[in-house]
Amino acid sequence: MKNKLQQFKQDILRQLGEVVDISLLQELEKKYLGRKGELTLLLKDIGNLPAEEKKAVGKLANGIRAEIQAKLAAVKQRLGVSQADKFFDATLPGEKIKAGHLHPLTQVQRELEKIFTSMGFMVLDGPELESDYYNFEALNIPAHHPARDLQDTFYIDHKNQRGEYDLVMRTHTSSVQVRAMERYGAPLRCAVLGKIYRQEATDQRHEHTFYQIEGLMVDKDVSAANLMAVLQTMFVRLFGPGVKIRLRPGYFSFVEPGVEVEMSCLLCQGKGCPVCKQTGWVEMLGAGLVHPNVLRFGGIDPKIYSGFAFGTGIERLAMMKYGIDDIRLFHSGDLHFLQQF
Ligand code: FA5
Repeated sequence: MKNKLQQFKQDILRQLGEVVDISLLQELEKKYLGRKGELTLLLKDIGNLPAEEKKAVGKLANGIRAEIQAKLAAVKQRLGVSQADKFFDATLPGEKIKAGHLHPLTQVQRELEKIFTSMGFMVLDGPELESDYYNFEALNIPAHHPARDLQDTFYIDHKNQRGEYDLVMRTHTSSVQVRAMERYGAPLRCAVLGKIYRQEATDQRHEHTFYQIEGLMVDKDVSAANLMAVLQTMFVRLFGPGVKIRLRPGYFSFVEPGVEVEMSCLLCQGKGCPVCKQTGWVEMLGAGLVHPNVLRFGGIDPKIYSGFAFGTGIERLAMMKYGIDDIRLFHSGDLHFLQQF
């Protein structure tokens, strides 16, 4: 048996040494090392040998097989056979690629865009680094007006000719109101979605950086009834027909009259929880009829046109929609949280 193996080895190594093309190499590989190849069959025979011979012959045979395989690899390299030419079983199941999905806030944003475009609103964008003028002045909040304190933010180290800081990270999407009026005039219907910034101590329902949607409609004879109809449509489309909302007076210097809109807390079904401060109601948005001064800043005559505007936090809407009790989860990047949507 040992002689047979040695003879065999020499034959194969010689033949491999003479190979000049790939097809011949593949034939030899199959002939000797294939499933029914000669070396494979010989190795099987070793099992029938008496125990005292089996060990030594087995060792020799394995050594020969390793030698042949090494030679085969060297010849393949010489002939330029790459891994790509190896047999590839296309029927094997592939590796599963994990697919991501849209962030819950993006999902709510897309839904809002659909709701408002279906009501004839165009979707607008605006700069996050905003001038003091569009963020405050043109919204009837002059310098040193106490209303500025309600929305303290991050000022950029840049001063105008009067030596005043004139660039801010916008504190609300209302900053796009006058920009939209200047560009499109009246009549106008637009929804602005985007990120805003505040100097804010964070808690379960407050973030320092969050998203808002602003709605603005300007036309002849626009009244609070139009505002209510649009808000009602938004809430029903987002949360279903059972949703309850209520209005109470609210102060925003760019609307007159101004309101704050609350909805019944869907986290506790109105029973009271930390998110609704045990009241059963959550403040969702500010709104009102556009102040005549703001229309004037936008180049629109308040004697001819009137309008309404509102602004709401998209995180707050998403919290109610998905039953999330801590706003900080949205920007935590925690996959355990995100994978649930
Ligand atoms: C404003 O930002 C006004 N620009 C809204 C407005 C627009 C009024 C048009 C009138 C006309 P306020 O600061 O209340 O208002 O914020 C509006 C909404 O943003 C809140 O009702 C709430 O839903 C959300 N919000 C406010 N502060 C935070 C915060 N720190 N974290 C998360 N959401 C917030």
